[in-house]
Amino acid sequence: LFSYFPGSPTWPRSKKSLKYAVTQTSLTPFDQATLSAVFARAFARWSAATTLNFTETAASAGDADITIGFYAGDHGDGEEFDGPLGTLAHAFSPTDGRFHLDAAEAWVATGDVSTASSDVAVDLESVAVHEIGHLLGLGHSAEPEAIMYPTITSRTRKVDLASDDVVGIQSLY
Ligand code: TQI
Ligand code: CA
Ligand code: ZN
Ligand code: ZN
Repeated sequence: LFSYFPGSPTWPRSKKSLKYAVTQTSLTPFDQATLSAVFARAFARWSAATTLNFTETAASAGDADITIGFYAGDHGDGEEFDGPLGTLAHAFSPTDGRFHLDAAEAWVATGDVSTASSDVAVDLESVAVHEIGHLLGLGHSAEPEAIMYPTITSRTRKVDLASDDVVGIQSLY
């Protein structure tokens, strides 16, 4: 079963369109186009299940609801990153909008994570789909099939919402 954050915070239900920006990329090997494509696919999985829609905006525009960036170690929000594996990423509850990824992970942006040369490779889209669930207000699920289940194995790809995720998000928005 899905869960929400304490108090069930959400984005305003009148606001159907959320803007996101990739604001910190200096610590990743990926170019902006690769990152844009991965995050667009991850957001599309949630917009397909809800009446919400997501559009990318330029970091320089300063109008993003959701900001995405790669950080290493202690990066000033009290939740430090820890090198390969362990904590992969974190996102804050609505309406904070911050989504941080550990720059030390062996991120795979192409989807073929099972054939990655690193045995600590992590699929970027899978983690993004999970963290977007948190950004929208979902906590963890007790359902192992759910995107919001709090475990992922390295070198696996898990990007499809389970019915548990869909019921959870549809009851919020
Ligand atoms: N990051 C944790 C997570 O996103 C951070 C976290 C712990 C958290 N408790 C939370 C975030 C409560 C919001 C609310 O769950 S993680 C997975 C999963 C992580 C874990 O790096 O451990 C995924 C990131 F679920 F697979 F284990 C992405 Cl997909
Ligand atoms: Ca880590
Ligand atoms: Zn952070
Ligand atoms: Zn989580």
